[in-house]
Amino acid sequence: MTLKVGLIGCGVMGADHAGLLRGETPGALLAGVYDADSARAGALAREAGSVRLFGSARELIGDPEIQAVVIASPDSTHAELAIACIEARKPALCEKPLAPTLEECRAVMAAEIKGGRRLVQVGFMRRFDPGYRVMKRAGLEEKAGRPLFLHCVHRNAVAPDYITSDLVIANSAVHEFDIARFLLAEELTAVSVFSARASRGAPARRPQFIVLESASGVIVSIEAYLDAQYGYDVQAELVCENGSISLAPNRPTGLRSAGWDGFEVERDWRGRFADAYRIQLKEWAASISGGPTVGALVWDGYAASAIAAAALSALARGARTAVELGPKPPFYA
Ligand code: ISE
Repeated sequence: MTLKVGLIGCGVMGADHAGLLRGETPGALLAGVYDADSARAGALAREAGSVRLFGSARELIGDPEIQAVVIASPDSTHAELAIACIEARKPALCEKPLAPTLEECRAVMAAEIKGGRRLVQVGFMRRFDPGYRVMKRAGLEEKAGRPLFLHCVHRNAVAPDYITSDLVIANSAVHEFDIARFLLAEELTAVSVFSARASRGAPARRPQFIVLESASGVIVSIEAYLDAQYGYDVQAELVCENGSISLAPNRPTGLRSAGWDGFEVERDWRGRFADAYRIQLKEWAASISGGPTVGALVWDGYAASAIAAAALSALARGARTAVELGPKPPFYA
């Protein structure tokens, strides 16, 4: 049976998901689209062929033909739409963050618990990246020993103007908050933030250096720099008692030319994490058709947003700040 997926939001990420659903996601197909910008949605539906164009997100979610939903609309709409999917008892893959406020994240959690089924997966796609997956396995192997440090670098050359110093944390470093919890398989309990001076090309936005402490005493460092003009560059090294494991750069080919010997660097995350996005959709679709559950749960989405909130408070106060998650509901155990 082919899973009929409806897509809400046809912007940068929505278009990317649409492309994957049209041929690269076995067992699933793009059946309908909605975007607040009807011209944009119309263009995507026309390009995709036999894809229905819906007049509202609610109409798409409620349509009997649509079996599952990808939410790729603006962050401020995520919670409301995720709850609508839960109420319609339809599985949803919701782009990160789960919601910009903790209140909204808690509302999604409450709705899911009330409904009694885990229906929402949060689109933290790095969990599906082959490199991070190997890191997770290797870090857990006896021979590597217990993790001590996780060093992360997140550089991005294509940050739009609306990305403020705060959004460097809440929109970008939030990926590291999630992947650190995934790799270490434990909670992060405290956060400190240090701002570097702004690069002269983007004077309104400061690069952030974030230090997190895990429940068992692992230290996580994150350099989040969104104006690295040379390209999109994500690095990670997990230092364990008996050795370290690093993410290999995702570069299929080398280039020698004009006195240089080097590698091409991806322009943005869609190229760097292309495999992760593809595998994410494939495994999400398979999980709906009876496969094992995969990816970040609503609890993980809430935890990442809670770490971001604590980091923003640490930044504002200039002080180390505790991450207060509260008890994990048994529903997410
Ligand atoms: C986006 O989701 C990413 O994956 C990028 O790594 C990040 O830099 C960007 O700010 C996010 O919107």
